[in-house]
Amino acid sequence: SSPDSDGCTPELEKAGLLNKTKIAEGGRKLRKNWSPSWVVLVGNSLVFFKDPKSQTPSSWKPGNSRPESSVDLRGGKLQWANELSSKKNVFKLRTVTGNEFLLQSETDSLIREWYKTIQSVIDRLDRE
Ligand code: I3P
Repeated sequence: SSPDSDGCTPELEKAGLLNKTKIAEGGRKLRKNWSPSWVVLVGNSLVFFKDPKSQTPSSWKPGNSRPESSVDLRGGKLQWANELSSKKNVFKLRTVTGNEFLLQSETDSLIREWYKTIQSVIDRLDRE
């Protein structure tokens, strides 16, 4: 049987490296500060970790992998937002609490996969 036979362990949907910046907090605009982030989509949440590659080898241990922040996708809104950046392949995620993030990748196929997967989680939560 599967290790999650009780169905209580959130399903890991996707993980990978994206460029990230937060542009609003509770509806209040923030100054952009792009940085690479290890992004994990698990259950109803998008979880951000510091880019392990930007850290020294000794600072990156499994026990140190505390998330930087985490976003509840329920009620979230996703939209392509190339007009909000000089970078290509940018989309915006807005949470119900009015936090806004831009996520970006140089790789077209990769960013499209992320968009599609996050949108499918939002759609699933909308139907609940
Ligand atoms: C910002 C920085 C960002 C840029 C932003 C600049 O300058 O260059 O990378 O966003 O553009 O203001 P600073 O480092 O001085 O804060 P993009 O890379 O997404 O274009 P913006 O102000 O037009 O959003």
